[in-house]
Amino acid sequence: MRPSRFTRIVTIERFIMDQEHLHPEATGELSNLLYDIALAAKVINSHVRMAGLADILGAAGPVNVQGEIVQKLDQFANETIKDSLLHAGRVAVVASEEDPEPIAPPADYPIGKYVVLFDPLDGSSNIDVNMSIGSIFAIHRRVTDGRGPGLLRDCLQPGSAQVAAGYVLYGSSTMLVYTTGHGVHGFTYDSTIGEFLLSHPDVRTPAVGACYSVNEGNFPHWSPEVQTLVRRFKGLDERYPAKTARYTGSLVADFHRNLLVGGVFCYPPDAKSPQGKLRLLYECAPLAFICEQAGGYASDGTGPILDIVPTALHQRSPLFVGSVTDVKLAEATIAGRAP
Ligand code: AHM
Ligand code: MG
Repeated sequence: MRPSRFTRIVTIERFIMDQEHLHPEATGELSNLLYDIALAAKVINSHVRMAGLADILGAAGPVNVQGEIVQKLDQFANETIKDSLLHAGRVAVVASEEDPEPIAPPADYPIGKYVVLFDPLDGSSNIDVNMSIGSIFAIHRRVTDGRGPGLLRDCLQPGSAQVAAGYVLYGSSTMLVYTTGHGVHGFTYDSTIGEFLLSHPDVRTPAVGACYSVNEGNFPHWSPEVQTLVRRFKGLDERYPAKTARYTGSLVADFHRNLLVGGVFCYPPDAKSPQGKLRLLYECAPLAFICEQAGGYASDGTGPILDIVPTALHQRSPLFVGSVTDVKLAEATIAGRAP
């Protein structure tokens, strides 16, 4: 008999539900929280896709053709995610890269047990030039007692305590990629039916990558060890094969590419930013969790990102993330040795 040409279509809702059934003790709250995030991603996606037209549509004044006030896209994404999370009764507190303090659900709204940390629209310098951008999220369980609003302490947990993490890539297609600690799964958005469909089950990243991604404009500001590392990636040290450079300036896009094809993303410390540029809680830790779940590794150059215990909400960290052999090379080189 000829094989059927029909491929089973798995929506993200269906997939999350199937995963939940693997855990009889699950209450469904985490699944619902993931749906809330997927819904926010759809709303943000629809605005990202209109971004180039926003000025035209909004040219008549501060109100666009839908009667909405025209907002900057990153502010819009931030408000959309908060709106989706803070009124559904699944979170105790959230924190956004765009807001100075953690935010609890408004009075009279139910309090949940989860904590969500997110970068609503990363790579925002790329919005106006029509390049890929993304949203990143990390989910923890609250650690403070009680049923009241969550506190800063709930947000300051090491990456190893994450129960889920993911990102949305607004690229040539829109993808949502997430892990709950049982592998990494990717879903591609089908705008014709308004659903994220399973397209990349159980993503595994190669142990050695062909690409390196770093802003080489910062070369003069790096330590000699980081300069040595990048020379090794370029193949200028004959003991190491040359890699290809790929850097868009959008972390989610660069990370996603390396996750699928193998590679290493680096944002090292430099003389201007001694802790690097990227934020531990909204960018480094969630991508570290995803990468490790796909068989990769993430380091701050001296040890695992997931082991860092944060002391401040907007704390920065150097980041070396991707194929395990390449990140180990980064650690060894920064420590002044060859692996
Ligand atoms: P943002 O959160 O303000 O968008 O900044 C984060 C972005 C990352 O997406 C990207 O990897 C990095 O900044 C690029 O920085 P640089 O321009 O210094 O290379
Ligand atoms: Mg960011």
